[in-house]
Amino acid sequence: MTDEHARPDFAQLNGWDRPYEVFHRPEVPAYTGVTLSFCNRPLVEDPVELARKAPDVVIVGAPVDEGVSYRPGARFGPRAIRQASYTHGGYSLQLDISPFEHLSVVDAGDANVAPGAIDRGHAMVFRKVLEVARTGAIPIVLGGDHSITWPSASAVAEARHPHSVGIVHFDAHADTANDDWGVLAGHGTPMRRLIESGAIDGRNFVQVGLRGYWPPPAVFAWMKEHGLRWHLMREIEERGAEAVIDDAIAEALDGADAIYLSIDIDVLDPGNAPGTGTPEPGGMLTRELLRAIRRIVGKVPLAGMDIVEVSPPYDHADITAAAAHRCALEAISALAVRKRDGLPVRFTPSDATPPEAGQGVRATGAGG
Ligand SMILES: [Mn+2]
Repeated sequence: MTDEHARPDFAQLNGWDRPYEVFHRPEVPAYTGVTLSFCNRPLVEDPVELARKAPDVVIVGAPVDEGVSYRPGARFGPRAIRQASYTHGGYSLQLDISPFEHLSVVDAGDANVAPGAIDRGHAMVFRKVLEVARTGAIPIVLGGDHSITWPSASAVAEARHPHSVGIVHFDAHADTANDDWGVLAGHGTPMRRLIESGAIDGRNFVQVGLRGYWPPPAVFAWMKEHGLRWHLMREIEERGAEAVIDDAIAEALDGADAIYLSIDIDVLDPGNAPGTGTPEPGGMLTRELLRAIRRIVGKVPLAGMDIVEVSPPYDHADITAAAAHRCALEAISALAVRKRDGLPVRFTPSDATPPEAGQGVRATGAGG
């Protein structure tokens, strides 16, 4: 006879009291966890702790989209990219390596941006990426619109100075305009700002995947004048991605000590990446881009990387965010192969000064 006043034991009643194994980070499922980090890597937001840990690669979110010229939404990119994976990258079939067994990778969280303040956003992206790059780690920056490449690549170039940094830039668009409707810091202008400011030499700039109806010939004339090299999508159609990437690798190694890889996800065909701000039909296949990243990172010293223009509100079934996630993970796996094979991955900064606790780099500047 049951006592109707006894406390019920639903665990025992329903079998919820079984001795289940408890999992800890990073082994928990990729979609769980209060703080979402890339591939469930340790979240290390404090710059002093970051410098102490001295990881090989640091993920940084740059959720800025005030620079877009068409469809907004890339501010949601870092969060969407971090979560767009069923796996946290245990083993790469394509490269036959378990990347995180060779490479130390942490997630430093997002730059301290605020909505409606693009100048402040760029300053904060610069400070965050500089904090990372000054530790000797390779920053992999998740955008954000493409305007963040200006502060991000500037930070990498500053940290690596006097060594030179070149850029390999995958994009449907050249992003070398002087201004977007009078705006100097839009997502159509970052590459010109980088060259004009001296952060990157135009001769060390290689672009792949350009197509469509922008920019106009005058901008290409400026690019030619400054020594930029570019490969139209037409060239990939005629010669194949493999041959064009071979040329891009040779050009990237011609003059620069290390390469910053900038991936605008709109280099992919919109069928492969619908979730982006300025889709341009007729682009690369995801598999071509991922192979290109593995090959470039395998052959060229990497100084930094960004993956930008993922706009989750326009995405379908996470197609675009998943492709962007893999852009980062394929680079990480290729870096792991380099490290396993005894090639340098980290950089030894000549004049690295660890930032004070709780302070951004150059926190005395005129930030907002
Ligand atoms: Mn772009």
